[in-house]
Amino acid sequence: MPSLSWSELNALTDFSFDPVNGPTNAQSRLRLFGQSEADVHVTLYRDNHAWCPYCQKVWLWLEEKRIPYRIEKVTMFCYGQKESWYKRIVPSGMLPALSIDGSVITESDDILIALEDAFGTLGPGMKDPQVLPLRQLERLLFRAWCGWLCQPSGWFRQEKNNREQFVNVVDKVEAALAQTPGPYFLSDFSTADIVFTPYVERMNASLYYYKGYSLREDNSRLSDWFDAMESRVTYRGTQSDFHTHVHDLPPQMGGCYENSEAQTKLNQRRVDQGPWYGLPDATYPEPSTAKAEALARVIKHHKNIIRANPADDQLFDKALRCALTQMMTGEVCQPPPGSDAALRYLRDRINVPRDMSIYAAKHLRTALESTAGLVGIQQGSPILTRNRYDQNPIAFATS
Ligand SMILES: N[C@@H](CCC(=O)N[C@@H](CS)C(=O)NCC(=O)O)C(=O)O
Repeated sequence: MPSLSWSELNALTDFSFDPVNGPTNAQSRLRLFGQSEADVHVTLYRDNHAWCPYCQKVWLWLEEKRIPYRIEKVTMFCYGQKESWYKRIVPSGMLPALSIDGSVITESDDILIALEDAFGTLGPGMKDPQVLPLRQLERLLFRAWCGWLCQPSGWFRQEKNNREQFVNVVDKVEAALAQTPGPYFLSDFSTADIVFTPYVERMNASLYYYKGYSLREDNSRLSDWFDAMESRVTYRGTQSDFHTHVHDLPPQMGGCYENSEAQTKLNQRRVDQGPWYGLPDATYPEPSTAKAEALARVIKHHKNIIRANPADDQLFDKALRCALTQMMTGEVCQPPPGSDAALRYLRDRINVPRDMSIYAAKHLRTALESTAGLVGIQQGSPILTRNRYDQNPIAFATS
């Protein structure tokens, strides 16, 4: 089938969302939850790409409490240059920051405590005796994860010890989750769940990919916890996928080190080249709007997507329309010769949830890969591990 034009493709999607009052979304700049702009006292400064784990903690809290707020997006050092206006507010450039009526707070825990003081807690609060030991447990888990992931594997025994140390702490987390009959850390969803969310999500992705270990599948309480989190529209709006995390973490963490297990190689191939369905990054049912969302998001940014791609613009324009045609119609659309690397370059740079939600990204990655497969085996240029300047948002801000 010939590739559809941009206007023909546009006719195939009616996807839209309300960024101000609708479900949690990474593209929103203002959240009102049905209130008026006069009710906005809070501004959240977070990174453009939704890669910053500490930002996710504050973002999720605001969404759960339905506090009206503005969002200002800032560049992280690993993918571009920090904005000078932000350095005037926060000289270190660190994220997140939050302003309440003009008074600026940094450090995500202090931000949550300030928000609790201003708007009340979300279940038992940050300083509650039930929450304090769970916050400590989260830091213990974080350190054990870094100890395993972020050090060269070295000798077999060292890798084994690091793994055991991490699994020991996971057992403590499983025991903590077993304290209540429900899936959450306390009797209901609370701040404690929010505190665990960012890094447990990143642990699930990174250990699957670099260590062949499936946190979500190998631990029944954590598995129930992930399922419960995914039942929340707030969490789903902030949730990333395996591909995004495994490639956003190395520059942020100063390196992620793979082990030599056969399972690791299999998992890496699956995350990088698909199939992406069935990966334990998301298990909730796919929304019926997923393909329409992927299409709408590409159409919105197609000029910049084409410009940012290393391939010739005309060649890639045609190839991209082929992939989208195939995604929407199910018909095979032959892309131009030599467009395989360009299609895979984009496949590797879809960013969840910055660009679209998980299932939309799975559809788009699948269509790009199967269309590329019609012309060849060339991969796109490798994803950088020391920085992600290929993701500099400036390329998307200037036209
Ligand atoms: N302890 C701080 C840690 C914040 C932090 O490490 N932020 C990182 C991003 S996740 C950052 O701003 N790094 C500077 C940059 O990447 O631009 C907190 O809890 O807020």
